[in-house]
Amino acid sequence: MSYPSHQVAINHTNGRSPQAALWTQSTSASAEAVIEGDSDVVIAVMGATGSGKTTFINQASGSDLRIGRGLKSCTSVVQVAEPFLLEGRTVTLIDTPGFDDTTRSDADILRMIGLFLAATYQNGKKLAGVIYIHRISDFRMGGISTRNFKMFRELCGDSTLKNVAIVTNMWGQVSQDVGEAREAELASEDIFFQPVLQKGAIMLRHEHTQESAHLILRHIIENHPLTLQIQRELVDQKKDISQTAAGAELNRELMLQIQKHEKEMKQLQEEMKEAINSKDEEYRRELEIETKKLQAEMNRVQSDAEKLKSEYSQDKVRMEQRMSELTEQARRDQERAAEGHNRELLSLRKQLEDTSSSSSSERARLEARLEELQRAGAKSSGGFFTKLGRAIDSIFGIH
Ligand SMILES: Nc1nc2c(ncn2[C@@H]2O[C@H](COP(=O)(O)OP(=O)(O)OP(=O)(O)O)[C@@H](O)[C@H]2O)c(=O)[nH]1
Ligand SMILES: [Mg+2]
Repeated sequence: MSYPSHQVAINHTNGRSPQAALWTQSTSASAEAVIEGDSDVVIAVMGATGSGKTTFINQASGSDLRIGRGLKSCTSVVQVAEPFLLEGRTVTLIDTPGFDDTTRSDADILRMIGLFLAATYQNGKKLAGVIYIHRISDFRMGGISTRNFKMFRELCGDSTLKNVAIVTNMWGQVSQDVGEAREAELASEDIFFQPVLQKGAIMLRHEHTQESAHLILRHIIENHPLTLQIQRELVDQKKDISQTAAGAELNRELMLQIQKHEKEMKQLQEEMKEAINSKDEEYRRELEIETKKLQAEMNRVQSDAEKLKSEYSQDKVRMEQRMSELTEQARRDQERAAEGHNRELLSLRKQLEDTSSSSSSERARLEARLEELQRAGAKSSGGFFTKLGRAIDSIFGIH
């Protein structure tokens, strides 16, 4: 396979085409599966908070999803971009929140992503690929990036890596030499991306333009659609989110944090005893403040661990209810719209007959409106992802 000169593809699969990749397919997706048109392609975009996921999606799709300006996380829900055409296919990009979000707990993020991916799979819609965005401008792959990538791997599983593209961005923030050296390191070190590249993932550069985003997507849209590990676990194996590999990874981390906090609390208590014995009132007050802070943090982690355990099954029921309400509402809206639509069509046709002898500009205006209405009527109502997005929003308290 040859790549355009400004877009390097790194793939450790000895020249095997990523397009030729065959995904492990599950056989037991919902019986009511909605069979997708061949031309529909769904791609999820993941990565750490602030890595540029939404920017990439907006550039590729011409959407206007909100992007981050400051240090705070921006996208804290799963959101769906406007579908767009590429190479004759309708491409839908899914924007996901990163872990270590400043406004939401990791347990909430995982519940949200799990719920979204499970519902997608249950409705017969498989992902043609997953893009993982990494900033080449990061001078090291710190704790947050490593954690995000770990969670990403557990969400995908190994057998789906052939449909994964690691996309580096923010090349304008570093000199070419530095960027290339970092890229080579990321691709060859086994603590970074080397293991996934070896299992079939590819590494591509995003040059911050629509053209570059489309070049990346062209590598993915021909893929045989995949079933992610978490989709198999939640839907086929009917696991709870805490029993999935990603849930277990998150739980392990939360347990490590709890252990660390307990150690710190013990130490604070020892110091407190000493401060009381030596009647050091100022130090005692400082320690008291520290203890309160640590206790609040411990409560937060504890509640995160609880949330992960208990709420997924309830989320799922609420989500299914919300989806059927939205489907019913969409049906009613569509009926109402169709009535109005037909009325306007009839009236336009009548006006056209009546204006047969009037000015040609008036005729052209009426014909243009008629065509517009016919086109709108022919458009498929689609809307599965819009409904799914709304259902997730209402469960996670966005509206
Ligand atoms: N120079 C440069 N800046 C970028 C690029 N991609 C994103 N940015 C900037 O990086 C910041 C974060 O981008 P977002 O698209 O909001 O990142 P995100 O991954 O969606 O962030 P969250 O929603 O918070 O997880 C914004 O200020 C963008 O303008 C890029 O390729 N080059
Ligand atoms: Mg975002």
